[in-house]
Amino acid sequence: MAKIKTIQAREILNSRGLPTIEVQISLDNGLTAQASVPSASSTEDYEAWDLLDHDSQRYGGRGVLQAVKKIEEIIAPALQGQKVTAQKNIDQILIDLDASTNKSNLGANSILAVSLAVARVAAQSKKQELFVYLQDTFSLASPRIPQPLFNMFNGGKHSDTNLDFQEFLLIPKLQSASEMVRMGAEIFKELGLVLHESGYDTDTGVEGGYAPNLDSSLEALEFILAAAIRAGYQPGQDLHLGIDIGSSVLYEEKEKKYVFPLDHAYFSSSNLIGLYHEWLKKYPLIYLEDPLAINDWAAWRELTKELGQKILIVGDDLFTTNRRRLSQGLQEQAANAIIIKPDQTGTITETIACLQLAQQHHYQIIISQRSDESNDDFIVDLAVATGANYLKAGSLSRGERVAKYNRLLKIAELIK
Ligand code: 2PG
Ligand code: MG
Repeated sequence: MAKIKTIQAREILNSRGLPTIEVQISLDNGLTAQASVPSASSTEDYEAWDLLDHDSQRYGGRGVLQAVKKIEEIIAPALQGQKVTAQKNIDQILIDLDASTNKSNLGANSILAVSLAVARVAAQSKKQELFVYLQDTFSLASPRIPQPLFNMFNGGKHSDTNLDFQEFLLIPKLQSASEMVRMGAEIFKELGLVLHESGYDTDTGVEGGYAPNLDSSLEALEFILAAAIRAGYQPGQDLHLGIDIGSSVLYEEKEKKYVFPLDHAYFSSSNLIGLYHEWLKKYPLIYLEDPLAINDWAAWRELTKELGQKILIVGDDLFTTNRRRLSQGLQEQAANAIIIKPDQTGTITETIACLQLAQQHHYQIIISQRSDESNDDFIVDLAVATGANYLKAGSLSRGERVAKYNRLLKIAELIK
């Protein structure tokens, strides 16, 4: 049985040119593998913490040399000699070494980079594809190709535009991975042409979606529909739409109102739910992510009751891949779908535990990228292995996003 021999860590750059961690693990049988981790421009209270240097002389305080040191000086000695295929055991050692509730001692960035690299090199040593290895290790059901959620427009904190909502998504109907990816890419390209002809900017945001200044939020949906039709697809049949409202940053806690500056409008929770009803009448929308603020539980319950049979009501900031938050959500009957991001919790074992709790309660599962990504495509194997319904990996532009869709294409060939 292969054992861990060395663990090295280094500071590399993520998709926004900010530091992140790459870990390289070697086994006593000579095999080596690497993994790197994402981070986010918008982090929420209940997420596990990334360990940053806070040394203003380097990268504006965002260096990760401390985290690299923790990996090499604390984690590596503890894992040396461990059986590499004992993933759950190794994750537990990492959790115990950190010994905090939010990974604030060693950092979720250090811990996750190690957890991912362990799984990847273990899969290699068993001569298995990563998704097959994850299935075996966590006794998961049959693999499934998730539907991609393609980012068409980036707004909110993800771009320099007047769009208030964070992501406008295109959701192809379930078919082969290559057909879904082709549809996304063709419509994305067409959208660029439509915007250009209409005199709008075609620069992109951090997840690769277009980021022009528009006249209203709904104009973004109109543009996507126009591009889809021009590319030869039928909205409502071949594809649907989704929005990550990212509403927590639009909520004014004190006055209990949601402010949408672009639309010159503000809403109480119940008026906002009314607005969502109106949107559903007009657009082929099947997905609303973080439509309400993270502590507006009564409104979440109401929205889920009213629209939960028709569309996906998705908790991202609401749950932050945190089992305690999810349990509260279950009690409150809030949402019917959850975003799962491994870096929000820190180990693969905890990620899968949160996801399985959601699956047991029939929540739909979306495995997601972060805004600040690395080129690592681990989340795709995770999505396939866990039978996730959706994969949110950004736009059809930017290498770190496209890498995930390319991995999906490859896996689809393997499980034919
Ligand atoms: C989101 C994510 C990823 P961030 O809100 O869904 O798309 O963004 O990584 O900034 O939390
Ligand atoms: Mg989100």
